[in-house]
Amino acid sequence: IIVNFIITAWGSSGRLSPKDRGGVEDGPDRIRSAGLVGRLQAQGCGVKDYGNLRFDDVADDAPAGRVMRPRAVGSASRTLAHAVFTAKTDGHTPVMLGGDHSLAIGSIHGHAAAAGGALSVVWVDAHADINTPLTTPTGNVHGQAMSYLVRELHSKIPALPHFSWIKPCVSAKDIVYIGLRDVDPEEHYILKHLGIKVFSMTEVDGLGIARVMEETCDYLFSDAKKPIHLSYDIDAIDPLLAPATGTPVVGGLTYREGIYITEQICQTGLLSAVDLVEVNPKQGTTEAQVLSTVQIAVDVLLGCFGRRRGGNHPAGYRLPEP
Ligand code: 4U7
Ligand code: MN
Ligand code: MN
Ligand code: MN
Repeated sequence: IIVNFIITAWGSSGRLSPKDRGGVEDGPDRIRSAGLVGRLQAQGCGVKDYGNLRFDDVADDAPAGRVMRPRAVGSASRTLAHAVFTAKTDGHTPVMLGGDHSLAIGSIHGHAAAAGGALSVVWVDAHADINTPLTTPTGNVHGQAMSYLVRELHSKIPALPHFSWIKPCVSAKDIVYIGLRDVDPEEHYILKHLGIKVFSMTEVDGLGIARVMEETCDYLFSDAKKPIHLSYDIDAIDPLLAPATGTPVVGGLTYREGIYITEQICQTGLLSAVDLVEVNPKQGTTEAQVLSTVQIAVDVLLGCFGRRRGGNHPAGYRLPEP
């Protein structure tokens, strides 16, 4: 398989939204230490690691209503949006390593701006992350990321400090969720009310992952073929396999299901940007738990960029002559 993408990898250094316990800012460096860049290069990808983006601390960042640390998240997201816009404009397929899932605000915003036209978003997660600032039960922006991006929710989003630059850029019909199993009632209302396509764990169980991916692609391609933004929360994978994450939920995707999703998305040829978020080394109770989580994250990304479990070989390979 020829993989001629250039990948732009960086980590969102620093927590973008408050969690009870820190640590998620260390995810990107652990994923790098596991050899992500070398392994991508080994499978034929050109990789440029942009390093961790640095964000300024915001001194007086009182909650805005329920929303915690709005100024820090708003301005960090803007920095990230610019970086993603630049990487896309330079013709790369950016990989955003998190960090928490609030980074999807900047990531999808920058991607959409560079794409010009519409994007498809495939959101793989135990959670829907579509609480509005007024429905959020926790105030954590990583549980609200989608609400700022969906056009149909625009009128439900109050003004927040440092968020005014954010313009909704995704239509409800261009979103597919996979792996949901912890959806707040208000979020469930939004998903139903907007008719968003959801393959929860119930559908994964009922249809099998092969049908889910077939239906995902049919659904997304029924319209014009649009670039795909894959936003992959590691907590979509079962916490028995990927425990080092902040909000684990029992009953998740198996390793095989999690990887199959990436193989199928890669095969569309439309993958245009990837977020891999919520790897939190401090949430592992043993080093083995952290390593297992990190290794799955690496395999998810390798799958996104052409790794096939049936094997790969470089284009133009010739057997040695005796
Ligand atoms: B993640 C939650 F209330 N829904 O809004 C919320 F259960 O990025 C969880 O998917 C959000 O890990 C989880 O805070 C955010 C909660
Ligand atoms: Mn998430
Ligand atoms: Mn999640
Ligand atoms: Mn989480």
